Amino acid sequence: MPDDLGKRIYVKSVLSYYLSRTVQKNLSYKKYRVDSKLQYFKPNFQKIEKSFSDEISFSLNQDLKYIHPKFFYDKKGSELFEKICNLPEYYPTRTEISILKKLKDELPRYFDGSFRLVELGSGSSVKTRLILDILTQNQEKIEYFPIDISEILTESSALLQRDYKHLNITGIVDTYECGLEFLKNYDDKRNLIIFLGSSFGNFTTDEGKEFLNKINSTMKEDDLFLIGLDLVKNKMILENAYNDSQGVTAQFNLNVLSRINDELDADFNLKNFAHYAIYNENAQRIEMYLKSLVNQSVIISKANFSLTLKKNELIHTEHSHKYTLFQIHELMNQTEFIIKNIWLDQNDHFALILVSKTSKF
Ligand code: AVJ
Repeated sequence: MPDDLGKRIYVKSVLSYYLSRTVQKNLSYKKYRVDSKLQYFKPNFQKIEKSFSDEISFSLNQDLKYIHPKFFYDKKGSELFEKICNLPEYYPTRTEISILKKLKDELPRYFDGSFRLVELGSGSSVKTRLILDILTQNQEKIEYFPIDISEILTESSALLQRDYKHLNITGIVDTYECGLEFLKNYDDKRNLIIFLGSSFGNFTTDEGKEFLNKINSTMKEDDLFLIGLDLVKNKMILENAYNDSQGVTAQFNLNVLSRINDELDADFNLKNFAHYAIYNENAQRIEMYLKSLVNQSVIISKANFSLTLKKNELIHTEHSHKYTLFQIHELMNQTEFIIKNIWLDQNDHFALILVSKTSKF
């Protein structure tokens, strides 16, 4: 599973907000014990979410049509994303890994005592393992808490536990925000929260700030937060990363239409659409679209919805924001984080930022 926002479900209804706020947190989650080293928590109340069908018919019924990027990640989409991460043009994954490899000696300087690893997304195991390796230098027992809305935990956990003998895994099956809120009331252990892969780039500026404020409010004074962000760079490098020569990103983008065909009984003809990705220099983001190549109409049966598209009309599918170091400082200031350190690769293409709530540590 990629460490992205794709599988997150936005819980926006008033009722679920009310529930997550007022029901005593640790009572509202049910514990499932798989074995002595693997357990997970799941909310035991029904969260009220908009269905895939409701969200799609809403977002395709706007003047500027869009499909939320979280819908990219069905089984096929997740496989395609893994492939993207290994493409020669797609620098973020390998660059972030190269930085993580350099942190072996430096990151432990910020740990006095033991830390539990909390990952937002149940991550690419390569990156998770690099952090686990760092933690095992200083502590024998390690706790790993992945927070992810999807439940596929057992398989990846078995692989991790085969290699890390003293690893206890506790999954939290929920949105990042609710999972962190649960953790806040769980115990007093110190947490190293990680949010890698520049998944943060999918947020708009306002959403991003709101998210960081939320993380800040659920952190304890001596918790640490490590976030990976993609940096502003040469336009060609950026556009090539999202327009790879093998066309995998195009497949990934178009796959969301196949998903709608399969799950909502729609008749999108993929040949009538093209992948389109450009870097918007003013907004500092890659913008990804599906472009309609003809005048066409599409029926989405299960959503009871008929869609008309003009030739060259765009369906927006993703924003991937890029940041300058100055903006990163600003963003952290505004959300009351203190930057402990920023690590870059040799080309200044990607940044890993370690922050805390106060200057105590
Ligand atoms: C998973 C959001 C970080 O924005 O680079 C890759 C997704 N989309 N290629 C990114 C993506 C097209 C990726 N994130």
